[in-house]
Amino acid sequence: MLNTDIYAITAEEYSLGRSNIEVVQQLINAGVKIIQYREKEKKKLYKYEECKEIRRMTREAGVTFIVNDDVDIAMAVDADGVHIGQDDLPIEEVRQLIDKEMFIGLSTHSPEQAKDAVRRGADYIGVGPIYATNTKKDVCDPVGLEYLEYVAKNINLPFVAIGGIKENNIAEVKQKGASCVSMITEIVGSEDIPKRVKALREKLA
Ligand code: TZP
Ligand code: MG
Repeated sequence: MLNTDIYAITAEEYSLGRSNIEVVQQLINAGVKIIQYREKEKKKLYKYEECKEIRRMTREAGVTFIVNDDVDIAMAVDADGVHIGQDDLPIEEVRQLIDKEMFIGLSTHSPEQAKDAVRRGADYIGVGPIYATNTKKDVCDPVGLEYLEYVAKNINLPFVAIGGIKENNIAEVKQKGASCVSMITEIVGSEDIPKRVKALREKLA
């Protein structure tokens, strides 16, 4: 799991007028291997319809598909995983609800939360926000590279760094121990997504 360099997340409001479906097609064309569907304001039925289509596209392309927040949608469309936050249903309950093969990612913001994620059986953790970001509305203050380094050294779980990561700071994130990096605006907000992904990969290499 997370055995790839770039983990892309959707956000239609930052996608320069393109639909999530168009953006996902671009991500697939760019060779991105993990895509998370994340939409905070849309109605459930609309999210379900989008996820159903994205599941079809990602399956055909051999891309891992993760749904943010909505365990029911993840189940309904047969996603590969679900990503939850500290204020969502407890991970133990989510584990009971989902298929055996489905995995759970949990957002964490401190060493305590990371250790708790290990104890409670998360399959991977999100580590961030590394830098300041305006993309997530209810986000805590940046936890910086220090927390990332802590996780890289002490936590025996796959993890993905997130929050304010851009072409100009991604090398630093990698250098602090992240092999998988998640971005929203830096990717979906790019005019030429394959070109941006290529540039990010060059910085990571
Ligand atoms: N979780 C922590 S920061 C964040 C999420 C979903 C938003 C990241 O967005 P961006 O645009 O890559 O800063
Ligand atoms: Mg959430």
